[in-house]
Amino acid sequence: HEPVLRDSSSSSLSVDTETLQRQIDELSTFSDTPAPSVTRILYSEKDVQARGFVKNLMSISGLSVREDAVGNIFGRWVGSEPGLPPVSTGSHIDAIPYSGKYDGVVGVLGAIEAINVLKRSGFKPKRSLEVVMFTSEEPTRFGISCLGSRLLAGSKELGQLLKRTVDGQNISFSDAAKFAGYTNNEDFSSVVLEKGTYSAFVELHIEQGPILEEEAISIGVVTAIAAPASIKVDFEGNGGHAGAVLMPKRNDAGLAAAELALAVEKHVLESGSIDTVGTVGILELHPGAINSIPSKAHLEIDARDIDERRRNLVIDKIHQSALSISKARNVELSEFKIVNQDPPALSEESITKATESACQELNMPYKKMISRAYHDSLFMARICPMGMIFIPCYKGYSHKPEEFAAPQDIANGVRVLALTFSKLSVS
Ligand code: HGY
Ligand code: MN
Ligand code: MN
Ligand code: MN
Repeated sequence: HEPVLRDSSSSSLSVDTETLQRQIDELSTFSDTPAPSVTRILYSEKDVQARGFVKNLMSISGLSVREDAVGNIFGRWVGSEPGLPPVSTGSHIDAIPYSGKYDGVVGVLGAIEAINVLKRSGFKPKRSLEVVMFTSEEPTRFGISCLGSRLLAGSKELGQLLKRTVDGQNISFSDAAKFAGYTNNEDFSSVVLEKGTYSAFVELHIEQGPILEEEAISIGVVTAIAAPASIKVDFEGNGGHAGAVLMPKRNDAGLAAAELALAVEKHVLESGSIDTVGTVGILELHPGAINSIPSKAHLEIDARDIDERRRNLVIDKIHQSALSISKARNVELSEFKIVNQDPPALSEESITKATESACQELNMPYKKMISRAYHDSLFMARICPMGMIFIPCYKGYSHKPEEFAAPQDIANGVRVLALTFSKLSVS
């Protein structure tokens, strides 16, 4: 990859850091919870406002903007050879409850700024460059992670599933989408992108881990994305009066769920690898009254590993535990549903190489690493060569209001993305 810009020194790649920071701050105000937290749920009013904000920035950057049936948003800078498969980048702007303002956002606003950087440098793309804002990467509203990129990558079963999916308030996916202005009474096959639609996909994202900051390294070149899975479990018992029902007479659904949560931890710790993680992030008791024995317990389990087989072994053990707890406590296991059990994804060497040479040209220290968080890149890897660029974030914090990335680190990421982009566009 020889330098493709007239002068690829960082001087010609000038990032408008203040404006970008202002945009990140403004986008964070579209939130259902008070600053410094951000909550922005798929197709909510705040999400709709945020979408308008992003589409406006895309048009200001001279991109041609289109949206698909579920609200994936595409901003394209048409290149000199528009018939060639474009190079794409992108990320998400939805935010889980009480999270931060950088997760996903850096890869959308930063990608638009990378386009601006290239325009300011006089670069002319051969392959068109496309910024994608995926409609919803977080599983918050409908329990489906990477909903937009899963559909783009051709998940037919998801298209079917969405037609009968409702959220926690019993609002159907299509009604929620209609509220946000996306009419789709189809099976979403119009959303699917054929393999080869793009020549490459590169996502800029905060590391959501402490390594780059601890080792004072500017850029992470991601080589693989860990394999995520999520499980929904319901236990049911007879419930009853907390004072009147004696202990031997109880089949407490809440205790069954508590025991399963501890079993998740046990099976994960016994996996034999530090790379296996398991979390019970949702645990709801019904009726949720201090003096009523829980008659229902709902828990959701997130299990991941960079090794798919090891992760699947843990899932099997969790299932076994759920069955034995249900028997031992005479509680019904009314649901044990694996919502998703995805394979890991490997980055494409041609992209990691382009990113490494961009870092070298920009004199930026970088480190190859895996991503323990999942991203839309995990699914884009199914339809085109994928790569990811990480920037450091404060103490690795993410999915909480203390999430922070320094403007200089963001600018470094944007510069590397711009230079990587330019190399891939002329290749
Ligand atoms: O959970 C994840 O890995 C992603 O940040 N949503
Ligand atoms: Mn996230
Ligand atoms: Mn993210
Ligand atoms: Mn009473």
